[in-house]
Amino acid sequence: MKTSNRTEDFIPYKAQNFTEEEMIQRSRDYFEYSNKRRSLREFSDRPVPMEVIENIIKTASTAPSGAHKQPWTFCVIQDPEMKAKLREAAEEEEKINYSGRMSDDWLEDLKVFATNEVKEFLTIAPYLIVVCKKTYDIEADGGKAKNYYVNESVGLAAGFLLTAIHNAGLVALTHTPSPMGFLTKILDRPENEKPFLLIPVGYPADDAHVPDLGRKGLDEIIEIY
Ligand code: IYR
Repeated sequence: MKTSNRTEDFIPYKAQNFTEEEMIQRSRDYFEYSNKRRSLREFSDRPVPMEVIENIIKTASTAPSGAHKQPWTFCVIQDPEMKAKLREAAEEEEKINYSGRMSDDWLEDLKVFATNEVKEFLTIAPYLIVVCKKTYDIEADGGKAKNYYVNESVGLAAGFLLTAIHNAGLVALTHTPSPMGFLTKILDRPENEKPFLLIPVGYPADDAHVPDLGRKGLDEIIEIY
């Protein structure tokens, strides 16, 4: 009977081999740790070593992706002038969003976050990471190569990025300025890349506050068959 499709080129996988007790403890600890992560809008301008940013981006790039194409680019903006340009362009779009482009229901749903078109964090956070999705790859000869499940892949990488930021003791915001054409222009991204998320990263402001939100209970998010 055929049991495996592996070829001679495969390499052995080294299992982690925790006991069940260790697994239960580790999974509980990791949940409790993950449950401390919050999206922040109030950042400190305290510098963060670039090596930390490089490590969290390397972690993001360990995410699974369609056909292992890793269809992502992480643009790291630290230049104050570029941050100011991005903020100005983002605020211009958000002003239009808040004064008509977003529905009343949407604005109502956002009340708890007390957001508006002012995006101070774009100039205060030491780094802005613009996660870009590569809708296709451009090969050395200029030809186009297909990528697969690009949104799923880049969404996963962004999730890995956020957990790595939390693990480093830093905070982030998954910001989705809309529309994002200004990012393509200001960052001069190639035609095969589209901005996916804008993530400011840094320390929280000393007096940072977050909305008092709970999370759905297990019974609301799980169905066991
Ligand atoms: N992009 C806008 C609005 C916004 C939309 C959602 I959905 C949020 O969860 C938060 C904000 C802004 O950044 O203000």
